Amino acid sequence: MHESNIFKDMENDVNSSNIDENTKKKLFANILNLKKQKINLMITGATGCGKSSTINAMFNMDVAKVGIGVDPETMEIKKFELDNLILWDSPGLGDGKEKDIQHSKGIISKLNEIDENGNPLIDLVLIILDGGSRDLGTSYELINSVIIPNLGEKAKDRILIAINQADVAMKGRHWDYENNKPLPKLVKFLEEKVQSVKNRVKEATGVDIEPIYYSAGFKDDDESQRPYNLSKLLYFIVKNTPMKKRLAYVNNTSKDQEMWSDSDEIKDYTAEIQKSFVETIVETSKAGGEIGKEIGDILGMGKTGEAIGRVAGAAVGTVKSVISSVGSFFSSFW
Ligand SMILES: Nc1nc2c(ncn2[C@@H]2O[C@H](COP(=O)(O)OP(=O)(O)OP(=O)(O)O)[C@@H](O)[C@H]2O)c(=O)[nH]1
Ligand SMILES: [Mg+2]
Repeated sequence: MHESNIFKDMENDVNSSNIDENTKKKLFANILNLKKQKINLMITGATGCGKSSTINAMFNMDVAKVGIGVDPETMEIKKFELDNLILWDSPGLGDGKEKDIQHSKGIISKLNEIDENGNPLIDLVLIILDGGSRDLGTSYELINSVIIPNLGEKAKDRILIAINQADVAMKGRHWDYENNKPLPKLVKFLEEKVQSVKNRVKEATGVDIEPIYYSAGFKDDDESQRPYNLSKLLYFIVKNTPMKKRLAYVNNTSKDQEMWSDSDEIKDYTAEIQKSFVETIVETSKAGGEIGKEIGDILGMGKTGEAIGRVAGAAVGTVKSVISSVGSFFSSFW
């Protein structure tokens, strides 16, 4: 159905390699297992915080199938299905008492849903805060009283807090519009915001969370959307997704390079994201078989490596070098 599909690429690469039939069989079984994995990502936050903008910037939305819940409690939760990646876009709090109760119930019921393997349906909850808002009271209420108490023991691993609209957090001041990044005063302001959110959550729930800040950007008539730290956000999302599920992001993240190019550069987030996909492939390929370093040549240098090399905005022309670094990364495991 889609132009590129990481699982098809893996199958083709294995098929056209000259490894023995027995090893091929094992690899096919492992690929089949990966193909079955689904990610369920919940995205929530107050009205206007930037949920839709974030989803549009990050994911390949033109292939999404859109649905809504059927029971009254989850009716306002929008469901976007992108193959194995399922996004749940849920309103947060702050829309009035009646609505808040309804939204809380909807979120709580989603968080308590169990999948066919008996695990919680929702793998990860991304809570978006509006960095420009002075009153985050309803957001704390959402995080501390609705979400964390319904995530069970491992809440810390299934929650991400991201402060959006970094560009207008100080009403547009101290933002370097030309280079699309915060100037030192704004960096300080945003770092303080991160710290205060962290403290508020810790005090109320005892849970340690490392919030990040970013900007989903906005669409102007004459300018395209230009996010900041979107690659960092995806990096945190991928890192917090169970390993064997991660490949579902490969087919479904935006192929638009502009979305990924600007970040704080504390890490090469694009490279880190790609490495974590490679990790998944290496780990699952090893399962049940004595598969040597040739897996690097087979997948790393094949269509699979190319597909991974395109994720999170690797520049056209550098794809080849990404492939070979992915290849040597594969090989370095043996
Ligand atoms: N300057 C700036 N504007 C943003 C950013 N993110 C979102 N916006 C703007 O904020 C407004 C609301 O964004 P949405 O993405 O619709 O927010 P939402 O959370 O989906 O809102 P609801 O679906 O109504 O709850 C829009 O006008 C966006 O263009 C950002 O990072 N920077
Ligand atoms: Mg929206």
